[in-house]
Amino acid sequence: SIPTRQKAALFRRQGGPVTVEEVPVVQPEELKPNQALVKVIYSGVCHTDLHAMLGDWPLENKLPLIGGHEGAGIVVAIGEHSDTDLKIGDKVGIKWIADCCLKCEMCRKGYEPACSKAQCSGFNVDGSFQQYAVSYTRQLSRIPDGLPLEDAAPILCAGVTVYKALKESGCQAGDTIAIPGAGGGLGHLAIQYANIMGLRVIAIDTGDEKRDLCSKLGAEKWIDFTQVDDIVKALKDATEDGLGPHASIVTSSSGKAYEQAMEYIRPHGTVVAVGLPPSAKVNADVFWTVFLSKKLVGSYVGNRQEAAEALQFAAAGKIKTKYVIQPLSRLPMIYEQMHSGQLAGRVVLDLHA
Ligand code: 8ID
Ligand code: ZN
Repeated sequence: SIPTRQKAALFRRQGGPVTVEEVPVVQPEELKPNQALVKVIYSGVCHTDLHAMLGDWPLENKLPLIGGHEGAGIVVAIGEHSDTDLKIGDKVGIKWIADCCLKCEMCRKGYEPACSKAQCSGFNVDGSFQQYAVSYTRQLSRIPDGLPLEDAAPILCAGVTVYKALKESGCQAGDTIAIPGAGGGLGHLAIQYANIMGLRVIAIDTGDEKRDLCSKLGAEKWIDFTQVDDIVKALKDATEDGLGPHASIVTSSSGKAYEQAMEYIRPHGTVVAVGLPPSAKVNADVFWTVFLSKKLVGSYVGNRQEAAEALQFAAAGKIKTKYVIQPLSRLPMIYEQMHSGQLAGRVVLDLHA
């Protein structure tokens, strides 16, 4: 049975506070066509949720807002006249992209996140920091059998994002990739997907816990960005021929990691911009960008197919998120730890603890 009240974490204005409150549950008869009610069991906490709460970006979110976009749960109701093969009881994931038109050029080309009508979970529509979330049948991801919901949750944003970003890097087996932010939620998954793709990893982050995590996950080299003065030299020295990595997947939530990325990648290399720090700039010297044929590409989550692929690797046991499970009530404290860079890996919330 579906309750009428539930717990949710929300904020009413940018900057917070974030509070856990009792709010109504949208009832099955209130669902519109192509909406589903999902009983959220677990939700990852992404740095994007913190950026949204702080108002870091040049975009407006809904207010009050229930954040969260790495939700893993069970379909408990489907709106009448929905065009879907989802059934009640199916295990599904709520991603950042909650819905999009599927009709425009962007959608038809598989660039669903670039759809001008895209709705984002925990931004334009309430997200997964609630026990029962309304989402959209067209963008819900099926969670493969055998993948526990708590393991699926972080794949729905962090996993799919870095998996897609690695494809965008253009790297091939044998190439070397730098990952600034390697000890964070996205970064530590990027190390694992990179390994599957046959890439060699230089992890960049700070602190013993993140260093140990990165090396355990198979990063060949470690650079503590707080301990080196010349990051360009450190990255070049980390490759045998001194030319630098073939690509850098910048998953850092601070702008500093972008400053020299175009400089340290090797000729014909690619910087993939993933992290979304407020008002950050990439420095690209035009002369050297041309002379050394370097590329800068942005990469923004992934489409439905990429989400399915990213989940399959996790279901096959090849990707394992390092997480701690916390109750929803801890979210304000988790944001504080995230803000000060203390979290290695991910935090996953248990919505029914
Ligand atoms: O689709 C996208 N492009 C997308 C999807 C999901 C998340 C983008 N993001 C963005 C988030 O909004 C955020 O800006 O990616 C960024 C990272 O998200 P996250 O992995 O959830 O954040 P985290 O767990 O806090 O990890 C960030 C790491 O960056 C390190 C920190 O130590 C932390 O481990 N870091 C920082 I802050 N400065 C650094 C630097 N200068 C750095 N690492 C290397 N060099
Ligand atoms: Zn995210």
